[in-house]
Parts: sequence; C-alpha cells; structure tokens
Amino acid sequence: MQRLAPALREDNVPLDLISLIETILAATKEISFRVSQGHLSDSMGSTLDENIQGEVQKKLDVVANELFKDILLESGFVKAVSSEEEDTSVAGDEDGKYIVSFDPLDGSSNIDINSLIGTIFSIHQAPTDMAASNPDMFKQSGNHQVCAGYVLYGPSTTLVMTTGSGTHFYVLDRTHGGYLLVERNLQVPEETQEFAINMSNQRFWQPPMQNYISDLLAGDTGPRGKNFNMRWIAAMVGDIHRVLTRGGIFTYPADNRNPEKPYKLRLMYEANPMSFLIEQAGGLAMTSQGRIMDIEPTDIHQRVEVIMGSKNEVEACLGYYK
Ligand code: FBP
Repeated sequence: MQRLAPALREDNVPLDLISLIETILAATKEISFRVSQGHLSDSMGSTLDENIQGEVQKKLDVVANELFKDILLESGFVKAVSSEEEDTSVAGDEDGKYIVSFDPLDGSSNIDINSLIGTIFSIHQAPTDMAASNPDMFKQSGNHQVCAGYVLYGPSTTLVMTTGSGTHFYVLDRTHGGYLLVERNLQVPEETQEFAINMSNQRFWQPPMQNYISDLLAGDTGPRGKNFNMRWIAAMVGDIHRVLTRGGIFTYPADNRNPEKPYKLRLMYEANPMSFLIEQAGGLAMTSQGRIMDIEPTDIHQRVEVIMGSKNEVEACLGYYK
C-alpha cells in the first residue's frame, strides 16, 4: 500500500502543502493515541468552560485544540488558524502560505461514551494582502479550498481527504505510524435507501423536510415506493464516513427550536470540508437554497443548513422545497 506523500505527489500536490498535511496528520496520531487511552487518561469529562458556541468544552476538546493550534502555528506554513474552540482566528507566520480551519474533535457528545469522534480540517491559500491577525482572510468560499479531510477515531483510525483530484481513503498503520492509501477515488452511490437525521427534532423542521421524511418513513406503502433505513451516529464524521463508504443522505436541516439559531452545523470547519469530499466523490452537498461551497462566508463560526450525500436522493429531497 502506498504511503501518504507519494500518493499526494501522484496528484501533483505542491510540496509545501504536502508538508502542511503531514503536520496536521502528526497531531491526529497524538489525538488517536489519547482517544484510545480513554478513561485511563485524565482527558475524559468536561471542563467548566464554554466555547464561543455556548457549548461546555470537553477536556479532550481543549487538549486536541491546543495540540493542533501549537503544531500548526509553529510549522511556518500557516498564516492563521480558525477553530471551533477559538473565539476568533489566531495569527501565525506572516509569510505562511496557507490558512487552516478545523474542528479539533467533532462529535464531542460521543467522547465519554467511547463512540465515534473525529477531526475535520479545511485548507485555503492565505491572502498576501492581509495581516495574519485579520480574520477576514477566512472569508473565502468552499470552492477555494485546496485541501479538506477528516480523521475518524474508531476501531481503526482512518483518514479521508481530497486535494481536488478525487476523494481518497487512508488508514493509520500503527506498526510504522503512517497513513497508508487503501482506496483511491471513493464514489458515493447515486441511489440509496439510508438516511441520517436527528429525528427528535422533527416537530421543529420546516414543512418541506417534514414531508420528505414522512414519505421516507412511509416506505413502500408511500409515494417513494421503497423502504428506507435510518442511522444517526451524532458525529458528522461518522455519518459522512458511512455515506462515503456505502451511500446515503445526511441532513441537519433548519429548525425553529431557537429562531436566533436555525442551523446547527458550522460552514468553515464542518460543512465546507465535508462538501468538498462528497462532491469529489460524485455526491451532492447542498442547502435548500443552493450549493454549500458557493456560500460566501460572513463569519468564521457561521452555521448553515446541510443536505448531502447520494446524488439522486439529495435531488429527491430538494424536490420537496420547490
Ligand atoms: P461538535 O460535536 O463538534 O460540536 O459537532 C456538532 C455535532 O456533534 C455533529 O458532529 C453532529 O452531526 C451533530 O452535532 C449532532 O447533533 P445532535 O446533538 O443534534 O444529535
């Protein structure tokens, strides 16, 4: 099996971007080890602090965030970072060629129950006409990502990544400590009979999503004429990995639980990187209004509606919004 660097060179990835990717992955190996230690380490449970999202931070959230921030900012490749756990962007090297947005530990509610969690990252070119301390550098749409990926800390530690030449799947080989390429050019099946949504929010959804889901639940007795199965891992990395592996539709729709905050998932370090991976694997990644990666960001922590996965099923869902 091919090692990471030669696999990336085959996709003509610039050497400094390969070095930045290897820097990011070095931090994920450390996190993978800490996650595997579980309750043997003192990293389980919550801190007393809240992040800018108003969420109580898990100890491992903070550990992972510090690890990533330190290794990226001292790398020399990074002009600034933005993280789910940081109020605003953090300046790095004024001459750094890239900026990195990341969710150090996605699926935080799964940490203490030994369930699936992961790290999500998105890399853009750093504007040369802005100072490293200027958060406006991150106001670039998902179309301008040069790399996106996630690492899933599960029974095996897996990496799924794209640099714009397809979506590729790697596994961390603990014998030599490196990621090995196990499959190039993942393809999301166009058809599916599997959906992922947090059903407990059903009464808060907009009518189009209510109707779409009730027709799925009606199965072969309803207008869709076939039965659908439901899955919800409560960690986007886990649900999207299943979609990339065997198809499906994943959605976190708008809801009116809190009119101030109709959306849950964050554009810069959740929706955009996952959209790049899904589209590079032949799937669709949309809101009910258009492509996620066409959205011009206004804030590094902005939230968006997410409907992504198997092409024909996403189109079927969007049909309910017409
Ligand atoms: P964080 O854990 O990074 O805050 O991410 C949000 C998230 O956990 C997603 O990974 C997941 O898809 C969703 O929230 C789960 O939401 P819910 O708590 O409604 O099931």
